Amino acid sequence: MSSYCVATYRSFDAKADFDKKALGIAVGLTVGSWTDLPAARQAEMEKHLGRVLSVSVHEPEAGAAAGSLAAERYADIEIAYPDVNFSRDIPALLVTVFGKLSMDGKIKLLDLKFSEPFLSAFPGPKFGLPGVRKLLGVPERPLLMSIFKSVIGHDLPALAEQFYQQALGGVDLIKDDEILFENPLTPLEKRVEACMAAARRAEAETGQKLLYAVNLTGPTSRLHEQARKAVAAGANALLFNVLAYGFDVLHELSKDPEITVPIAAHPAMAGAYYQSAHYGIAAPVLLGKLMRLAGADLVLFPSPYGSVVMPKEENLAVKQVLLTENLAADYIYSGSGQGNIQLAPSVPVPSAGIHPGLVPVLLRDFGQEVVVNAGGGIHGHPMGTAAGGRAFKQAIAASLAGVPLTEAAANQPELKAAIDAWGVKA
Ligand code: 1AE
Repeated sequence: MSSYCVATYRSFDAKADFDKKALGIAVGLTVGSWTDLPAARQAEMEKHLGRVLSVSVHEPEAGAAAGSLAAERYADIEIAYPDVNFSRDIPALLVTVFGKLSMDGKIKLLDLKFSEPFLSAFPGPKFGLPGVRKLLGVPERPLLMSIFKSVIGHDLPALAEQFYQQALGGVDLIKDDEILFENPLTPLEKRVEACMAAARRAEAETGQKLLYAVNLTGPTSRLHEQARKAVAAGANALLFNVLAYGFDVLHELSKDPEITVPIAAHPAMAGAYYQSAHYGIAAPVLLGKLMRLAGADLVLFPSPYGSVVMPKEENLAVKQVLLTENLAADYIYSGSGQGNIQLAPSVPVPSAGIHPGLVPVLLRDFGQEVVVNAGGGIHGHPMGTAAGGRAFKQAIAASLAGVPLTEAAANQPELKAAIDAWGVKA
C-alpha cells in the first residue's frame, strides 16, 4: 500500500487555469512527464506519480480593499507526494515539495502533512513540555525565561554576574543571546561552568532550579562535539539557531543519545521565509510542524504584541501545532493506518519585546503551557535585572489569580515600576 505526504500551497495568478497548474506541479515534481509516456511505462511509474487532491479557487471579491487578500485571485492546491520518491528526512521532503517550486512565481507553502511511515523516522522532542516541566519541578504554571543581553565583548565574570542577577529574579530558564558565538572571552565550556556556578549560588538563595540554554554555534561538523562538551561541562539546555543550519541539523542533534538536555530553537532568519503572503513557508509549518518534527523541545517565535510581531491568527496556529496537533492525524491519501505516532509537544515561547504589562494578554491567548520570555523587559527594569524577573513573576501570579496588574502592583514595587515604565496592555 502506498503512503503519501501532503503539501498545501497558495498559488497567486490573475489568469491561470489552476487545475492545469496543480497537475503540472503534481507531475512535474514527481515523474516529470506523464502523458508522453507509453502505457507500459505509465504503469511502472504510477507509484511515483504525485496526485492533486484538491484545488480551491478564490476569485477577487468586488469592493475588496486594494492589496488585501480578498482582492486577489488565488487557489489553494493540495498535492500528495508518494513517500517512495524521497528518503525519510526533512531536506528530501522540502526539496521534493518546495524545491524548484518555491522559485516559480507567486506561491507559498501553507501546510505539510506527514505520512506515518515518514513520521516514523522522527522521534520528536526528547523532553518536550512534560520533560522540561519535570526537569524544573514546575508541573503547571507558565514558565519564565530571561535572555542575556549586551554580552558581546564582556568577560566571564561580567557574564556570570548578569546570569546571577537574572537567576535571583526567579526565572526558570536563562538563554544566551542568539548572537553570542564562540569567542575567546567567553568560550562555551568556560561559559557553562561560570554560569552554572552562578546558578548554584542563586539557587542557594531562591531555592529555585533553572535551565541555562547555552548557544550552540560554530561549523556544522563540530556541533555534536561542542554540544557534548557543553553537557559534560554542566549545561542543562542548549539554544540552537535552527534556520541558519537547517532542520536536519536540529534533527541530528536532538536524536543524539549523548545530548541529554532540552534544545531551544531560536527563530533567527524565520522572517525571510514566512512573512510574505505570496512567497515562502507559512509560520505554522516553519516554526511549528518542522521544528517539532526535527525535535525542538522549546520553540521561540515572535508574539502578536511585542516589538517584533506576527499576526495573532498565525501566532496561535504555531502554538496549536507545537502543543496539540497530532502531526500524523489526517495524513492519509492511500495508506494503512491513522495517526498512531505521537510526538511530544514542544513548548511555545512567544518572544520579542515582552514586558510584564503584556503578561495578562499573553496568558489569556496562550494559556499556562507557555514560556514567558524577555530580555529588555527584564534587564531594562528601572530597579535592575533581578527586580525585572520578580516583576514578571508578580505579573504571572496576578494574572493566574485574575487580579488586574494595576491592583496587584499596589503592594509590589517591582511590578509597579514595570507598569510605570511600560504600561499594561488591555
Ligand atoms: C523572537 C526572538 C526573541 C529574542 O531572541 C530576543 O532576544 C528578544 O529580546 P527582547 O525580549 O526583545 O529584548
